[in-house]
Amino acid sequence: MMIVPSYSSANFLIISTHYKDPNEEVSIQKESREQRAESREKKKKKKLRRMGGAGGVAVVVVILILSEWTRGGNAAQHVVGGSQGWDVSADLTTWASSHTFKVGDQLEFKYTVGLHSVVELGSESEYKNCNIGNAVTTMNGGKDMVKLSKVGTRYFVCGTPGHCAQGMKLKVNTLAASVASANTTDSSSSSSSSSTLKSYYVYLVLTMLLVVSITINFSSYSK
Ligand SMILES: [Cu+2]
Repeated sequence: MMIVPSYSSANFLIISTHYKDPNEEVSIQKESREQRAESREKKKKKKLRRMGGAGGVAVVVVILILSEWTRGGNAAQHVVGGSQGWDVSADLTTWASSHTFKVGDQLEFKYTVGLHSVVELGSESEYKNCNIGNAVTTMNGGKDMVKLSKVGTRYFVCGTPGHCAQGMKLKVNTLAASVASANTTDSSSSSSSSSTLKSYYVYLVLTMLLVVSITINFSSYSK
């Protein structure tokens, strides 16, 4: 699209009005129409430039969200007991030994409400003896979430009489997040295996956004 530079058309208008030739009337009208078209074009440019700026802001916001997402992607959610869930039938010792627990991970205790409960104990001896008299916490929601917020060992047993003695107990050893991420033996925690895929998507999205924002900026300046 051809655009007459603003200063020349403004000069033309001044000159035309100075002469006040009736023959020039038509050309003045024509010129002012051109001017109007021009100012519309300017507004459009301004708008596009603003859109380019907004695009830049959007890119920054998305980068922040995605970096948060990938950082969170290292944390896993472990459904205690796997498909069996938090149950007497589950082999919780085997389940625990086949999982790597790290700071930031979550345990999910899934069970039938009323049938079981989750009792956290404060010591190894209480855990060994199924002594729930001095419990740290008791949960009975049927879908209880426990966040492993620091390094160390935590003990969970079922509060239903007899269940702990039957093996319904779980000892979780939480490792530091950096140590655990080097440990790739945890195959069943969903997020650790998909973190590579996640970062691939992040780069894909970022590249797309970059191209879009560059295109918007470029088109706004080239017009
Ligand atoms: Cu139980």
